[in-house]
Amino acid sequence: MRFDILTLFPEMFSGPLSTSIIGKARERGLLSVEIWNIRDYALDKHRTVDDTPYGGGAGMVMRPDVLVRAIEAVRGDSDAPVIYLSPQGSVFNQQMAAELARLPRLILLAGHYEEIDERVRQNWVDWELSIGDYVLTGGELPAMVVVDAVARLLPGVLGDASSLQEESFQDGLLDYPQYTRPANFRDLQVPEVLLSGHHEQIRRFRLKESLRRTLLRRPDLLQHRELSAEEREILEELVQEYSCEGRVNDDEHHSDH
Ligand code: 9D3
Repeated sequence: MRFDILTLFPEMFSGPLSTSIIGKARERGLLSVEIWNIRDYALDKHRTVDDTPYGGGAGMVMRPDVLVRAIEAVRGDSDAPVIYLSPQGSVFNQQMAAELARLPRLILLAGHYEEIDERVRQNWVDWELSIGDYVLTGGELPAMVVVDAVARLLPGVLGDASSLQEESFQDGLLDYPQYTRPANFRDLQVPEVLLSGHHEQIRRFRLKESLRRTLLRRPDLLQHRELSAEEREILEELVQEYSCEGRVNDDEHHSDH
């Protein structure tokens, strides 16, 4: 898969995409990342990339002529979609990452603390993506987030298949807690079941702890996910654990509040 990133700050991309898993995958030719400086497509003496907004107001707007020259030069005669990273975009998620990973090529456009001319958005941008509800200084980190999330799904990028397999097994739930040696650390014990070698009990323990964390920290995830019969049974156990046992008795029942 090929990623092209258009940016005003190419130097921001050198570290994260050249290190660790993504860096290795690039060395192995499993994906390629090309960084393009938008300023190289500005033709005036000062290589201006933005201008003041029509109608007035604070801030600057990225010029359509420069942006479209850059997009068209990079896209060539390919039909690769252009993704604009923007606070107004749809919030990026794992399902979108999986869909993007099926494509042969993506062009990512990152702005820097400013918007692009609306005509570029409407006529040259295919999808607009945000990475969440907080304000950053630009679309560069979001572009790297998208590349990272998509690239790790490409065949061969993660060392062996097991991490991805484990993930699909528990997908839509938060991870279960992990422990390593020693079994007793400053009098803090590893849960007995994990030392037992009973694979079936371990599997059920982990599923329960995944469901517990999801219920307590991200109940929203449970609403959008189908549950198996076993998962529903475990969730029922958890709800029991967290609700006060049974009904309140008459003593605790005060009718005046
Ligand atoms: C919402 C603030 N805008 C008010 C006029 C200006 C503005 C601030 C920061 C416009 C762009 C930016 C830079 N942010 C991004 O380009 C961005 C982003 C983000 O800030 N949060 C989450 N996802 C993204 S994707 C691109």
